[in-house]
Amino acid sequence: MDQFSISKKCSTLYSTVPLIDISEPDSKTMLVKACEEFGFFKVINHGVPIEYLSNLETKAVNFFSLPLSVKQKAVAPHPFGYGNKMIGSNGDFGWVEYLIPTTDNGESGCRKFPSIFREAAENFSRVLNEYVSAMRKMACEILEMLADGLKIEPRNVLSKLLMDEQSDSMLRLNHYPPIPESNGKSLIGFGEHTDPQIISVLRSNNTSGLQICIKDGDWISIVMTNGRFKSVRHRVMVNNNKKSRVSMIYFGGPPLSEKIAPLPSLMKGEDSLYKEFTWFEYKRYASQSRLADNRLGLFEKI
Ligand code: GA4
Repeated sequence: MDQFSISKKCSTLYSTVPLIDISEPDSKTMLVKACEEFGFFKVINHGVPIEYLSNLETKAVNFFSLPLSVKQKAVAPHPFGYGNKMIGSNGDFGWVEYLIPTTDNGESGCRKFPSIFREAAENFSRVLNEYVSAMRKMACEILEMLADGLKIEPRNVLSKLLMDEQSDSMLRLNHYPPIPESNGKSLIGFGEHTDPQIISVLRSNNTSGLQICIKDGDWISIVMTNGRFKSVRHRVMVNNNKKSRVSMIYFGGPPLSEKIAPLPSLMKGEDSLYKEFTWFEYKRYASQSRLADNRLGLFEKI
């Protein structure tokens, strides 16, 4: 498939996406239903202070408005850093630029910024860490509600993987500039794919573009629920919107050494659909794949 062509199977994100008030006591049932049916939901009343979101968004907008040569010098693209149009290293391209800063233990890839930029970078680093801590906390609360809804014990069985010091979580800041003279045509900003981590928390600046693919038959399962929860196939399209789309995604992942296998309490006597593997083995395989590939294929039992 041509990297900019559009798969007709995907539909635009309409208001059908579940909206869940996570301050409501019965929201755990809705969360489970949303994960089983969509693999995607919107949360409200999450308690994350709005300034954490707007502070990071402002930093991201400021960073992306710097001249290309400064951004390129800021941080090398691999494994973390600034990237432009090229996604991964296996030939995926999109109308996007992104920054994947290192945030673990307060360290930030932004430290490598040129000295003229260092003060701003330190400030950036503080805002990043504040944001990531808030996202991790919210993601853990949601994972604990899901464990309750699935009647899994202990309720921190998933959240503890994000809280682990060795957790392989990351933040990605994406910028989709409007396409100049697109003549009404759309381009692929970020090609269709499924996220491989345990949970992804996405915040965007209220700009269209994100599409999810529903009931397609070609979905990739999150292994740990033995196929019960799906990782939603999604992509971003860009047109000549007046406004740039900026999105900030926290990917909550387990430690690299973690063995990935369905939770026994969810198997109800079934066999696992997958061979056992570690998150490191999965990521090594994923890094050699294209965005749209089925990255679980290698690990499926035939
Ligand atoms: C998709 C989800 C996340 O954006 C990501 C991506 C990663 C990358 O940008 O390096 C990958 C992609 C994502 C899966 C397949 C490989 C790796 C690009 C790519 C072609 C950060 C992730 O974890 O997996």
